[in-house]
Amino acid sequence: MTINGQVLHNHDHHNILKSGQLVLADMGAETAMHYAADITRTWPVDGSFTQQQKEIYQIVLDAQLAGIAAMRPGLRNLDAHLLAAKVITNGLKSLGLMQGDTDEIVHSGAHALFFPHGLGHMIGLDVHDMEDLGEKYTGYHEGLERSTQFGLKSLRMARTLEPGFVMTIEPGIYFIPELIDRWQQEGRFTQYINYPALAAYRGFFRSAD
Ligand SMILES: [Mn+2]
Repeated sequence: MTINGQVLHNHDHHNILKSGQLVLADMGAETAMHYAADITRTWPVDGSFTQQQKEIYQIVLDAQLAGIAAMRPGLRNLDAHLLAAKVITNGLKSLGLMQGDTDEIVHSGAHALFFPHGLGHMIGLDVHDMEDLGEKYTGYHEGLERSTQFGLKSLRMARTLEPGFVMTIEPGIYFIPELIDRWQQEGRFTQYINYPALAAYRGFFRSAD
């Protein structure tokens, strides 16, 4: 659990929860049969969200529900990921944090400043099923190579869904100060990202996933 959810897979810091913060739990379980799963949830320490927290949480929830609704055999998980990325982009546009054509933004990878990881992965006999064999073999195949684009390269599984697969759908929105500063200094995607507006969100982190 962490109060710095923008840091992925944080460990034990014994922080005291303070009013106004969000707390994130990325947790899992394993059965005696070794089947494992994980889930991440974010709560407001105060028991209710501020308006700003609520707005971001809702966008992540919308992306998650869109991903769940899209799941069906025959769908490439890559396309589920891109769908969630578009929902997140549209939400951030509605808050004035991004601007431009949604398809162009997602194609460019600019949204990955806020959603820097993949939509999800298979679960099974490992929390990232078959991870040790290599995602190259389990999540990708010939003709569907892993992207090198920031964000998309972290998608653990892009391949087509088949009956019997069990997937996680875990989008997120992050405002990572170090990454925002670096991209801003490098002038990355200034046509799509409203950097000045991000000042009010710095350190604010991922929501429902
Ligand atoms: Mn996961």
